[in-house]
Amino acid sequence: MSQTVVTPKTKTRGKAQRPPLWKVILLNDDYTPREFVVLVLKAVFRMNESQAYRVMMTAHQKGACMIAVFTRDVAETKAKEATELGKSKGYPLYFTTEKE
Ligand code: TYC
Repeated sequence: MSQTVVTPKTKTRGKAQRPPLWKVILLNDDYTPREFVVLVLKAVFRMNESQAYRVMMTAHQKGACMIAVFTRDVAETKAKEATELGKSKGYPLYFTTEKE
């Protein structure tokens, strides 16, 4: 009796299917008020008060703090939006992105 081996048409794909992630990083500066940084983190990155305060203080003390990872588009949009909020108040607040 002959047998036909049927190979599945679709292969299960793992890691290669997942989009690369980008980090959003908050940079310290000497002029933006601490409360304003907290406000922006809450508004743009949906953080609560204590999360936002901790991230702000880490950037303040270490020079920078990683906020979160997103797909490239979302990371760039959020970084731009947050940077613009500072700019609209005349602050040099800056958020950057970096491939993970
Ligand atoms: N260093 C600022 C100050 O002392 C506060 C600050 C914290 C600004 C974090 C930016 O990413 C920042 N007013």
